[in-house]
Amino acid sequence: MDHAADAHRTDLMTITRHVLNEQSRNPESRGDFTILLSHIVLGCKFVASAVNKAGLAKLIGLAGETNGEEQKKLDVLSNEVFVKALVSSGRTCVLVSEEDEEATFVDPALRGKYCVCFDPLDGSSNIDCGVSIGTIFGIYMIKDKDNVTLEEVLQPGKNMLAAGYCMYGSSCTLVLSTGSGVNGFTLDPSLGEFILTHPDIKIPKKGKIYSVNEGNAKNWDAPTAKFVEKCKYPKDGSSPKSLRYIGSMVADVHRTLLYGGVFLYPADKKSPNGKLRVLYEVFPMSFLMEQAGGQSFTGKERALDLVPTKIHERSPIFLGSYDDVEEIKALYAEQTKSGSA
Ligand code: AFP
Repeated sequence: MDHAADAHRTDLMTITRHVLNEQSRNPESRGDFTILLSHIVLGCKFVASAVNKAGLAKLIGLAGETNGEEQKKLDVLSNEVFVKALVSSGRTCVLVSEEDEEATFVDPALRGKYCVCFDPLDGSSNIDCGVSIGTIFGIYMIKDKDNVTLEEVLQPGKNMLAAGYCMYGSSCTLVLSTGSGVNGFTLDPSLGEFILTHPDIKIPKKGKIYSVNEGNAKNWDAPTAKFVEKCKYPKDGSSPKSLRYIGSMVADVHRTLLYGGVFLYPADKKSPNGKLRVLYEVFPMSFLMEQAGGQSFTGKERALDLVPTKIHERSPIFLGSYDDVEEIKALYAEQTKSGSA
């Protein structure tokens, strides 16, 4: 192998190059989306760097942060990073963040046509033990940026233009869909660039893994309980599925996307709407799943058909390999039929 040549791989597909290529296919594009995305990428790099330092900072303190001042919590810091990055892009008019109770309407002088819904640091209860965490985002277009209302933010997920997540783990991986497939990019820390490492991700049609918090089993509804029972004790001669559950949606969904299987956060008696939030967890992940050839279902309907009524609304969710989600849909259909019979 020619190592000298390998050290100068300036022909690598960076995320910027990839998005510019996509933009050049649309002659009407003015580059606004590319600019917005470059600001999101910058936010991800900032958070990746803060997450990497977090363990050390907590144990020994870092230079400049030792004057008795309490360290800012990482999720609060990540929110500030993304709000600033998005507003300064000049391409957003309204932002919905998991960290902020109210939507942020951008100053009219800085407004652009996009709405971004995001969870700046999902899975933050995993920070202190070094488990993977991530940022999730979904992007919509707003018709009239100067007269945008909260109602316009409450669109069904199928109207999304793009969605993605960035996982801060053993490596930093950004997975993105702009509506024509799903691509994964890994941060090369020596270059500070995300490089295309997982082109055109397709989820296996059927998987061997199920992923759920089984501690909630006593409160599940019948279709969820039946599905998990089938995973463990299949009656069709197939092997039982393996259980994998990290408790950090980005990491659980990332594994599901690459290896196949199903991730579920169902409704239960204590939480009839499940736990996960529609605008910045359920919708972006459902968009990515569908773009990768999988499915996403709420227990009642296709997840992307849901029309939220509140910005922090929750919904049950079952997403992953096409055939596995099909089985879950059949169990819910059976229940509806027997209930109405
Ligand atoms: P935290 O941000 O509080 O850690 O919650 C993470 C999360 O929203 C999502 O990333 C996980 O899939 C889910 O909650 C895990 O919830 P349980 O702890 O109830 O299993």
